[in-house]
Amino acid sequence: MATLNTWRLALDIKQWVVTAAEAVKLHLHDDLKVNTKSGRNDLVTNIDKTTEQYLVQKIRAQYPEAKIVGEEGFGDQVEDLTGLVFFVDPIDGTMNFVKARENFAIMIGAYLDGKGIVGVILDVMKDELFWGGPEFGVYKNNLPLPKPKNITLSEGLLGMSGPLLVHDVKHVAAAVTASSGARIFGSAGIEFTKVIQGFENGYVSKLMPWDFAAGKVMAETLGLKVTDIDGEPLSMLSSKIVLIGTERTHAQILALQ
Ligand code: 2AM
Ligand code: CA
Ligand code: CA
Ligand code: CA
Repeated sequence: MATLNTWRLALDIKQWVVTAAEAVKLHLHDDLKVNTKSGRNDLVTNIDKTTEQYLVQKIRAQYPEAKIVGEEGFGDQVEDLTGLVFFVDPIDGTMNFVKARENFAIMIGAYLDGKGIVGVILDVMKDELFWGGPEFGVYKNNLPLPKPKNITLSEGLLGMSGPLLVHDVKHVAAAVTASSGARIFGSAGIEFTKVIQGFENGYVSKLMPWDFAAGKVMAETLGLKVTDIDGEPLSMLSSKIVLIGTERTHAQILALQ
């Protein structure tokens, strides 16, 4: 592959995601076709599918050699991370989209030989576009985001997933008790945007690679720690309980395990 222009790549991804969001908004009050996947809380709609199809088609036209990992199955069967790989989550927070029409995001993460180079998360209803990577820093719309302060567990709000808290998986209840409080937004992408802005000191959830690919690039660029719940590096090809946090919060939560 010719040398990759990461600025161009970021610009492309931002444009696709913003255009995709405009289409979603045009259909905001339509009746949705909703289907269940693994269970009654795991939904997919016709909008998830058409959004992924649109994004996949844009990626294939502009980056024909790239591989695509897409949640709804319009990408490729990706077995290894060599070359350019796009992780696409067309609607993150589908339950929020279906029930509340807010707190959902469109996300794309781009990785080169396994290394995160661009992450983009668009909070669709707030028109907040988070984007960045190690080569250019992280931005909210056009404003650069500072590195979040390295606050401790007790000093901040801890993002959670409902099921982990209800079942106290990996002692997350103790982490919540030690924190300033739990927050459950129901969208991994939205939670990542809270942590990278310093509004939450951490986030714990069982996630798939498309749930964390974009957020991980931006979080690491800003000096946050992103690992699995045992402190091990994440695999970009499998599901894990993901722990993201400031360095101090991350270490404190690991110490509870
Ligand atoms: P999704 O909306 O793209 O499926 C809360 O449900 C968060 O966890 C969302 O970001 C959701 O992404 C993600 N998630 C990951 N696996 C899930 C599952 N099996 N069921 C519901 N949500 C899941
Ligand atoms: Ca889903
Ligand atoms: Ca998701
Ligand atoms: Ca999704």
